[in-house]
Amino acid sequence: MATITNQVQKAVKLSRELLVGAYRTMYLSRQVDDKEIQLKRQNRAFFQINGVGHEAIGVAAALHLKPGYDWFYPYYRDRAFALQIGQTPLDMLLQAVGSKDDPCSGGRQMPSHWCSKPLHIVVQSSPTGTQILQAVGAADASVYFSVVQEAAQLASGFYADELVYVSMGDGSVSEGEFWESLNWACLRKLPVLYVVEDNGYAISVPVDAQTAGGSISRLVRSFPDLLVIECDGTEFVESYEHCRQAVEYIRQRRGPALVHAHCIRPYSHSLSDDERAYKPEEVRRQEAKRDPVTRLAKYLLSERLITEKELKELQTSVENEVREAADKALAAEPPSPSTVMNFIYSPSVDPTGEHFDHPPKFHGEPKTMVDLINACLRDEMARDPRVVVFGEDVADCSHAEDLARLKGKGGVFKVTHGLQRHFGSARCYNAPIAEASIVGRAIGMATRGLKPVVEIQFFDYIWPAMMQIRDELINVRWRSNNVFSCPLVMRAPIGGYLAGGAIYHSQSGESVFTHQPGLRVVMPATALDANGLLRTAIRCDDPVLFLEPKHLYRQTHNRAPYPGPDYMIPFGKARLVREGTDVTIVTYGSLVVRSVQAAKTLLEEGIESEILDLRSLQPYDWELISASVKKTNRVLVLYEDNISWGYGAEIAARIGDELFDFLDAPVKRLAGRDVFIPYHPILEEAVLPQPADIVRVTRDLLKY
Ligand SMILES: Cc1ncc(C[n+]2csc(CCOP(=O)(O)OP(=O)(O)O)c2C)c(N)n1
Repeated sequence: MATITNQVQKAVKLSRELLVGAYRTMYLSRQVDDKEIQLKRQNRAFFQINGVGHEAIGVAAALHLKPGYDWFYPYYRDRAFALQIGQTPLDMLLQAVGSKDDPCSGGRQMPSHWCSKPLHIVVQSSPTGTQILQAVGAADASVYFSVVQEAAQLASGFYADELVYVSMGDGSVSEGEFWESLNWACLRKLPVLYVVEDNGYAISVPVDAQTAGGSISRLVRSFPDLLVIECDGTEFVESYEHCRQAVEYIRQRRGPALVHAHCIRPYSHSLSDDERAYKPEEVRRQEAKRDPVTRLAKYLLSERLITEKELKELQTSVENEVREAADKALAAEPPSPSTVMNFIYSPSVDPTGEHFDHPPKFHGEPKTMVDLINACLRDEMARDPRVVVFGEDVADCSHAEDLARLKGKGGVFKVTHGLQRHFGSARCYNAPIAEASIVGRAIGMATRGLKPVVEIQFFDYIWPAMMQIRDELINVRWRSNNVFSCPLVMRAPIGGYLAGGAIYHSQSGESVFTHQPGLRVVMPATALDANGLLRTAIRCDDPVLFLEPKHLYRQTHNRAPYPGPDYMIPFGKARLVREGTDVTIVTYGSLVVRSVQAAKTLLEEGIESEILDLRSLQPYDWELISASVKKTNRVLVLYEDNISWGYGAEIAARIGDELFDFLDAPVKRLAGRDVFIPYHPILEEAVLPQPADIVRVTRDLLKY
């Protein structure tokens, strides 16, 4: 590495101003780390993770990038990068002390989780590697804006040669999401600059025990159109030159680039770690010789670009700047406990409000749920150029040139049929089979102002995306204190009663998602509700999981005429399916129609049941549940998912808690049994609630 370095240094002539400026940022970064460590030791900060040893590659990369123009996803070691892009020591120290004035999160996130809207540093998180798919999504947005130009004007703006920077450690590249991201970035030749900052360790695990062959750049060289560059990331001039080449390649739209930069990590992983426990002394000594800050100082002195005196003055001025910033941060106010629930959802757009209550104007013959979901997607894509649809098999035909002679696929359930043909391949396209990347990329696109409406082909396969949903999608707004948001819609066919769907095409599991703050969850039971709720989902400002009971897709009993392009149903409003006085049945999804069937039998016995179809599961209509239970004094909570810890368990618990005085019988639950959905219809029937079960349980409830 040393020989390459000397050659590069000789070949590249950088101005004194640039080199001294770079040194200043690198030294500043080191000083902020040292200050934070001091604050942590004094218990005035609560966590510390450092960027020591990564300063040269960080500043070198940043110097080729444009704040507020390019987009940045820097990981926690990128302190020097963030400083060079424009974050200040005060920003950083306010985050370290957790002040309400921390511009990144108002005291909600640990330090070194960079974020600045004006600079285009998208709010970062802690899971290793999740940012990579989002960065690729932000680059997808670039491509989208270059084709659908009217969307660019409505969204975050767009520059023809912009790029997206994403950095990560040598351990994070073991995450599947890294590989998914590379596949997509290369498939589409996206403008992404990957910088892998390889400090040789992921906490205690050395790179040779982490990555096959010990070198990530060796492994990725076969990705088409990916420029791969390896460099000594502790050597500023070399890093600068290599990043220049990578950035130039990307701005010319030749493909993505990956810079594999060898760094050091002499301060241990974080203040909770002591690397002497696993890193031999001689390795530590070798690393110390490659300290990037010392190396650049030596270079400046040896090339007579700075004198000893000037260097000392520069260092003193940096130390003063950091001291002053620390004083200000320590004097700043902590956050108020009263603010902790702010910004879980959009503060400006309320999808439960009147604005989302828009009556239907019916046209034509009754249509199925599939037809009316498709109609809503068409309307919304026509209305707003920012709406983009992607997922597995959702396009009519990946090879658009063949469309003229083919019918087109448009989704395994045909819900998206014709969208690509009508709106073009930029606005409706197929994604690789990689659910994390479907959601992760959608997040990146949504933070730039697009409105992705993605399809998860079956709810049963949403789980690879769970990290993106649980640790990213739902908390982007909250963790950035409302600086960033990523409203989008995930559509997923859900549930059983298919006869033959079995374990992997019939799952329920909505309670896993209603448990997540920040996410709206809806599940229509009729074609009309599907149309009105999907429109609300697309126009609302929060992430929405839109669950479509696939058993209901093509039924005749739930059809409706097309309700027009403005029909909307607010979230949190249940549908009163049937009025009754003897018992309330609270249900949703495929059990609505089964309740109606049961109600007919019960009526023959003189039992009047009242049926509520919740249709919006989070938020849900407590008002209507409460009014109904107060009237009937008996309640059955009915759901398809496994009975234990299911969605209805929460409803039943709340009724028991808040409406106990109105009850003439214990709250009853009827739901799927705690097992998987089997293949044979006889077995499936034994697992899922049937109309006869509803009749039996309701009778018992009335007898109590
Ligand atoms: C998904 C996930 N798993 C585990 C962790 C805990 N963790 C935090 S940092 C880290 C090591 C990351 O190593 P590397 O990517 O090499 O970056 P470095 O810290 O060395 O710069 C781990 C395992 C995490 N944050 N996220």
